[in-house]
Amino acid sequence: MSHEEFPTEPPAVVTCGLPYANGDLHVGHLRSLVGGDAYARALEKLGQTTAFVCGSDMHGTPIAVNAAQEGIDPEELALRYHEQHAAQIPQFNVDFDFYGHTRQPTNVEQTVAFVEALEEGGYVYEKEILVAWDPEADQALPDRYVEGTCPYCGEHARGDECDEGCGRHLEPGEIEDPRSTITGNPAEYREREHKFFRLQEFQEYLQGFIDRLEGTENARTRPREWIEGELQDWCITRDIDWGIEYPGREDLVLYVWVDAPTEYVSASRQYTEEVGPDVYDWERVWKEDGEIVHVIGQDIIQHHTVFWPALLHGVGYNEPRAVVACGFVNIAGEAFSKSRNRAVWAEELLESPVHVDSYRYFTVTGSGFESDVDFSWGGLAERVNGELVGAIGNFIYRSLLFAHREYGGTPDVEPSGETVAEIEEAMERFRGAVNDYEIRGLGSPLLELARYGNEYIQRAEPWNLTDEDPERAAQVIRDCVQLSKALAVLMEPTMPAKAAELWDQLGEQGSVHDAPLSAALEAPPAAFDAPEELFDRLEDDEVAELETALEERVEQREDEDGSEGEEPAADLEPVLDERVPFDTFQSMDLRVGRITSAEPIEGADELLRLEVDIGVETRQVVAGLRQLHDVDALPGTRVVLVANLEKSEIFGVESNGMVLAAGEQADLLTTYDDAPLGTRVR
Ligand code: B3M
Ligand code: ZN
Repeated sequence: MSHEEFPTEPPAVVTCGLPYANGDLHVGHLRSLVGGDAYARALEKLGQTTAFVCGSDMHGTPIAVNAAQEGIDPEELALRYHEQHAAQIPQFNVDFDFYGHTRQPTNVEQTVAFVEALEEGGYVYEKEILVAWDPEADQALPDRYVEGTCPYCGEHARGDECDEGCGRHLEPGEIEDPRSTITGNPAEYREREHKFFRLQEFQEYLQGFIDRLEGTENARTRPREWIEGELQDWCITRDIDWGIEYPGREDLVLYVWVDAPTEYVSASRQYTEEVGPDVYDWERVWKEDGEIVHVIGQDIIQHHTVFWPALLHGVGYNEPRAVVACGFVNIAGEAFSKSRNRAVWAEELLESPVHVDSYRYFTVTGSGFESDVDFSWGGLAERVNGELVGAIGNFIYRSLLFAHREYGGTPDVEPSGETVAEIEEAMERFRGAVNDYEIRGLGSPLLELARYGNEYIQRAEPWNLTDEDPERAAQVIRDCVQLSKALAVLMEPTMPAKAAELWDQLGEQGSVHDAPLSAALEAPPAAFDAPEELFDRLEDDEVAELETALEERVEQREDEDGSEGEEPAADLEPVLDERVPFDTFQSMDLRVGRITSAEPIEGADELLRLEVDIGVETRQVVAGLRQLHDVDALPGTRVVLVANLEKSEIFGVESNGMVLAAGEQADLLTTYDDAPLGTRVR
């Protein structure tokens, strides 16, 4: 079943993944927040009734763990970050119709209602399972309270997520060799009674759903593996205090992934309570035929394409129309790392000389939404100076200045057919981008249109025509003013504040936010004042200062980590008691190798695909080094490779061997001298 094109008669909701109320916002969050905002604004431009909603994710073990570390109540911590996010997000011109949080009464009520409906539908059962338990702290170790090994790929995993390996969701009890993050002790297992959601019963439904689902390619293809494979029922309760209590069970709270997406519904509902059902009818959207579009990060595709639609279906609600999932943001050529402080924080952007709309333009149009992208101050400055100042701003300024000086505003002629066609084409590309969920395409028509305008004005040289051929001069400037107005309309989703400024400069009344796409072809006012330059250049010294501050901060953190010396002895694993015969060791074929190429594996933020030359042949190996090493510097590095390990497939890539590395930072084992490649290590 294919969906009707936007705009549709039924209203839409656009949601953004809820930021955890657990830490400061950074460019990773902002990529999907700004992308979602631009998309919601673009839908409105097409005349689609749309609510844009989100909220803070207040529950989950990371918040409980961090609050315990700070010695405060999780509620206090979560509310503090919620307020911070709620104040900061609008400063990026991200304009939610409702931004709530998951502990608000509406969400608690909505979540409990969902769970009760699932119970009534027979979709929930109780089962005794073994959960990780810390005997010293005498408590259960759900999710982030436990670390160990992923049973699927063997990588280090945390709680409910294989965050360094295959990215899978992990059910309670699945993690191998569990250790408590509270005491560092090996965890024991205890039998506990939990509630399970019968996800297996939704397999057929989900297979149909994924065929209907629109959105980015990653969100439509990656889930097939999970949906077509063996689905596991889903444990929806946890043994902690922090969360929404399971109805009728004081000893259990709901797993955070039940109440978090429910906030999408609750926020829509609270928006309706504010504006009235005639303006926006949340019930129609969620229970009948509305268009539900989720904008998220690619690490939570499984939650939004498997669990969430099954839950909605189980309670008889409408299903998502599209899931739009964005890639990761790297920092200046290396992986984002909070712990190394290799991050760019929302606050820094707000304090920098970069206008938020320039940043928005950079993040919206930088690359395809699905791709991983790089953030660097230098890269940002290049786009701002080249595209915004040099092309778009320059075209608008010279056009409006000329128009104001010679004609006091818009020359009194009709725009030419060629210009109208050019604008229509840009509008068509914009409409196409909305319908194809191509976030970049919402902003890219701007540069194309401005380039066209700059060439046109350069070619026509109206400044030489005012005496000789005044009619032609008026025509050219009329066209350029129309192009500027079209730019204002098309600019609004990507750069709302700049679009409003331009709207003002054109002498327009009302708000460009409310102007429909078709306004791009309507005549601008006859009179307007002298324009001002729309965008500010970023100067080299400003950029250098920002770059140096980032590098120094990362280095300082690395030095701090370095000065701590070896890992504290308490964290070292005791030497194994069991001795192995020499033959057992000999059965391992270890070889000297050299990395010849290293490249990221799409969708796996920790993993690299390496080619390792071991003399006799070259091996492809998947290794969890992406966050820990400078990927570009890896080729040429000598390593030790386990050559006769069973092959495995990780993230769809065959791994034929293993590179040896020590510790959390994956310190690579290399050779002291230059033994030839392929030499056996004994
Ligand atoms: N709070 C953040 C994340 O996992 C999580 C999103 C919830 S969306 C319903 O990226
Ligand atoms: Zn894994």
